[in-house]
Amino acid sequence: MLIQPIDYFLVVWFALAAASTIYVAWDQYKNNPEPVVMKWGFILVTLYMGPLGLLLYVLADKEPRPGEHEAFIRPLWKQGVGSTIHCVAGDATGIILAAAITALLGLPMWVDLIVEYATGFAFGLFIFQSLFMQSMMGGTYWQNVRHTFLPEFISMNCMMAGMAPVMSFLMMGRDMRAMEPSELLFWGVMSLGVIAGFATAYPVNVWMVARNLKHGLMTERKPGGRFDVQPKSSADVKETRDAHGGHEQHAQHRGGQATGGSHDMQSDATHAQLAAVAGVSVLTLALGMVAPANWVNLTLSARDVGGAIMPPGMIMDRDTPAAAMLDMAAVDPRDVVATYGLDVRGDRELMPRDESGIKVFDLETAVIRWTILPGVTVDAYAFNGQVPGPRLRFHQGERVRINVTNHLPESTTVHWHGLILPNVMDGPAHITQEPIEHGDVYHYEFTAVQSGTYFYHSHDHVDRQQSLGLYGALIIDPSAPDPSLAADHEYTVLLQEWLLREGLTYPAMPMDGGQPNYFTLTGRAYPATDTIRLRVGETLKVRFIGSNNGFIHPMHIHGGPFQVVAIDGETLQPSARYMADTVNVGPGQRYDVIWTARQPGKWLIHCHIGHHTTNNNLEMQGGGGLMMVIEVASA
Ligand SMILES: [Cu+2]
Repeated sequence: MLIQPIDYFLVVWFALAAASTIYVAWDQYKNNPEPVVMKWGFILVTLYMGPLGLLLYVLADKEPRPGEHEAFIRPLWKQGVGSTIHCVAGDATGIILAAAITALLGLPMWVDLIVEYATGFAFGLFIFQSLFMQSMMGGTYWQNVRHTFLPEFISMNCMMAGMAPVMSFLMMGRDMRAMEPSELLFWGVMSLGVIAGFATAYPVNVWMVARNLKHGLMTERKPGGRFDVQPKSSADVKETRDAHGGHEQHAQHRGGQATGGSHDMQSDATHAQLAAVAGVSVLTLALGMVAPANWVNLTLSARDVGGAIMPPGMIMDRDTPAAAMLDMAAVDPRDVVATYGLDVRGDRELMPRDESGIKVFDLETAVIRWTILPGVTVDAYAFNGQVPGPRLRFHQGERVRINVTNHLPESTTVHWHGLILPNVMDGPAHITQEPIEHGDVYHYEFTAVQSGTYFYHSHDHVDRQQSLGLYGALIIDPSAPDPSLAADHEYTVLLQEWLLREGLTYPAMPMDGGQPNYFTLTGRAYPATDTIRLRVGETLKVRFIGSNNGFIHPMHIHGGPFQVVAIDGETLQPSARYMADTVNVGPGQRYDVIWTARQPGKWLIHCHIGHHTTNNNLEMQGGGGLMMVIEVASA
């Protein structure tokens, strides 16, 4: 639940909101001489607006000292607060209920907004205005519906004009957990929306109270009741009553009428004024509802993208489809099943078992937390809890079976890159096989007819899954080894880019918002990469594997040239082998090179793009990212 700093803020916010609401409820019933409908109005609004609701209550409504309520609530700005509270309590309750239900139903955002408006209006008009106020207004229920329709319409329009853009922009913003009612952020957006709606509805409510179109705050002292005290100044009360019809209630009660009598709300607003205000309220409503559609995709629903967190700077247009957003979204830290420190390395050789002459390997995918540097972890998609996945090594001519079980939150497949095998074992999702769904297993089986350096990787949502770590080395030893390809030592370099921001891991991609800021060489960033130890005169075979999928890395070795002996698993004829000191390792490519230790000292293997040898743009101990040291001792 708590995966972002905003979540901690929201916990505090809702704790304060709960405390504020409890205080307002207690004080309303214990100390405040006010009609029940207003008590509930303040209680609900404090629940939605938290400490701001409490602030409004204390400054505008809470009786400062016994007998002073009548005079205290008299100023027009306080009457406007009362009128707005009343509107917001009803409308916001309807809107919030509708928002939660439409999100659960998976309706598109633009439908949500219309349903929310209709529900908020209905709640405000039929329940909060017409039903709860009936005793104060007198008349029949339907007379009240008719009388309050226009003021309620104007107030609701202005409130939704403030609330709708807040909901649209924040729900369809970077952190789309805001679309899920099961997330605290959803309720945080609702609170902020109500605060914005209160602000936009307040001015028009002040005007309507001044024109006697709406009730403001009221005082109610039932004879013999708890609040039946003499007001501080009867002159004040009379004056207030004259200005604001609501106070008549008090006088009537004190005058001995047991039930609230009716009073006529005689407004001095002209038809022209009403038409102008109503017209402007409709325009602001239209602006608030429609304008966000210029920037965010309101055709999406909580079911499409709810819960996804997007990387900073990703371009999300009004026509960005849901699938594209999900592809780019952060790994949900709550999917992580295991955490591994620097003591666990990837690319560990997986030992097969023998089943009737077939070498059987078991691969399982899952979301893990993987350490790439001291104190720096990524949330990765991994085979067998390793990044890179375990090294599969077998001999040319052997038959192998690889059981792939998928525990990822999405489907996957595995492709055996560069191998000659039956089409149905090749791996592309939807093309040669149905994807392996969460919890399912697929049995890949083939005979190794080639030899050399290969690798395996996901072939379903490749852009996302391979970028998050779903790959591993696949090395096939030749049935007849060539002595000219032998070396004293061997090291396999598997390349990858990462995008790690604000504690969340996104798949790195060569696009806006997807550019990587960490780079790993066989699962670690320098200075946490391995060190290879040789003696002068010894040889080292480096197998470079372009296991990454968005960037080309010119891999360079210091201390003199190496001999390129194989490309993409194919051994070069002796006459075709060549000397070089840098090979451009593109996605999917492999280079086997043999380097000789000529001089003692520390010699680097690194990518020659400077940015790729930094960690989050920082050099540490002379570099970072795609860099490792060959430490050569004297012979
Ligand atoms: Cu590079």
